Amino acid sequence: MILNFIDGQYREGGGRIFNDINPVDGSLITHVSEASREGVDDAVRAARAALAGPWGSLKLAQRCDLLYAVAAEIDRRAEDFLAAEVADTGKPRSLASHLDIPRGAANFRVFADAVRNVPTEAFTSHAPDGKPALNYALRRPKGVVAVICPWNLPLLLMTWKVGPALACGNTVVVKPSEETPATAALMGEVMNAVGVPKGVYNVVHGFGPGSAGEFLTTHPDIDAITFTGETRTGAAIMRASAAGIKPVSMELGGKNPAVVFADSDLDATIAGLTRSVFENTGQVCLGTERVYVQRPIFETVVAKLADAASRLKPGRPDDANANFGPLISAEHQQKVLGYYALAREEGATVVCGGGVPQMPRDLKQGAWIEPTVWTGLSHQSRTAREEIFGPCCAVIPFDTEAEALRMANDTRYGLAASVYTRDIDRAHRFASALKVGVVWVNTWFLRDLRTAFGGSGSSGIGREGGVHSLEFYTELSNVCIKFNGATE
Ligand code: NAD
Ligand code: 6OD
Repeated sequence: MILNFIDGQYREGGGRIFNDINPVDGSLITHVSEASREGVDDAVRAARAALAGPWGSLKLAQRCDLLYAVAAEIDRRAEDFLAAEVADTGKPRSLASHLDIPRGAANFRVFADAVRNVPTEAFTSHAPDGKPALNYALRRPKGVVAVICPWNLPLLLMTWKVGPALACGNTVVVKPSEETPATAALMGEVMNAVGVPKGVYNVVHGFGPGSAGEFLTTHPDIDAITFTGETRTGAAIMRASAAGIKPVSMELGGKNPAVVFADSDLDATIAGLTRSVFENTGQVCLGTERVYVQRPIFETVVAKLADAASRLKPGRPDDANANFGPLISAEHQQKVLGYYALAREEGATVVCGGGVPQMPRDLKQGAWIEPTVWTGLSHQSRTAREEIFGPCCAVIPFDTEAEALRMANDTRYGLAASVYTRDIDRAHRFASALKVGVVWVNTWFLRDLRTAFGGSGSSGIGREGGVHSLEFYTELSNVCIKFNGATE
């Protein structure tokens, strides 16, 4: 059974026992112990105590050394993390081994470096009597941070928040998704192995409303909430946080466009689109679900993208011939299939996919889905406007740059966009006019972790990454010291 990790110990959470299901074949991986309100209380209390205890008195360099040790221990136990992540998500081992697990370790190193290198601002000013005063900024940890995570990149997205939160001296209570509790739980062993003091890293398992998610985000002794997940959940958490005036960081959904100009390098474009539409079975917040293609190459791009989709091979994570996993759950499969039906009702031509693939008998209970490409959909259709979070896209033609820009920006979301062109002037012009937090030109997902990450509109509030994470995970105080002895 997967247990909660509270105050350095694995223990039952006092709530129900729920199932952790393998999306590949619907089998039971293990049971999970849900944290009750009291269980969450215990975790928050442990996190509060650790702040005042050994964690709070560590020097910055010692804290950073510990975070480097955490990263090294994740590397050392990469096979265990890989097995846990792949069982929970069903994603190909090759994907998890080159993306999820190494990024889990990198998130501790990058933010240890970032916090070591952040400069302190200082200004001199003058008092009315002409004496000088030195103003300088002090950074303190926010305190106890609630970290609420989704299921699509469980370790990567959890450490993306825990790394900087700990680097800044906070303690955390993590609530992983009920679909993917395993790697957050395993991190408790890592923390203990390298000597992170007890109570610094805590994990409570469970669901959202009426469960650990709600108990944590409404807890009066939480100092800040950092959330990644659906926009609607983000709104619920913001409502919950309003009562306590808690700072929130919100990394939410998207309906990200890719814009392909006729002058683009076609092979590189298809390679980029194939990843951004289908990687992780389309379950990436930054993934592309709207593809606008300039008319002269429209048919070619559609044919090549459909061809690439048809080459994706669903199968077990450790099947060396397979490169395409299932969706996270039967419930999510039903949601995505609902959009596949809606697309047809809205007049889509299904160029490829559109249903559930034929799978061998032992995989029939898995949450499998076909990678799908549509044409013929209006830019105004619900299929082209609502986040599906599946391996599918609507391909829509355009004639002019202005028309492409108008459609790309015509959304309530504002997370990411990709542009494919060989024209560097156009790349700059288009990138600066896109209303999104992350723009890629001729690539996708590539990112220096020191850069700002986040979205606008319904895609979120705030930015994390590099110094932007340090802004969220610290409180700034200005100290003004007057030098009374000085004359000018
Ligand atoms: P979700 O919102 O359903 O759940 C996310 C987490 O919130 C889970 O741990 C869940 O248990 C918890 N939760 C749910 N209701 C809650 C409540 N009322 N109070 C407290 N906690 C609650 O999201 P998901 O289905 O796990 O993930 C997919 C969504 O996440 C997609 O919309 C995707 O775009 C988004 N996402 C965004 C980013 C980003 O960086 N912007 C990254 C990954 C995923
Ligand atoms: O790369 C990252 O750090 C990041 N936050 C990616 C988010 C992916 C969303 O599914």
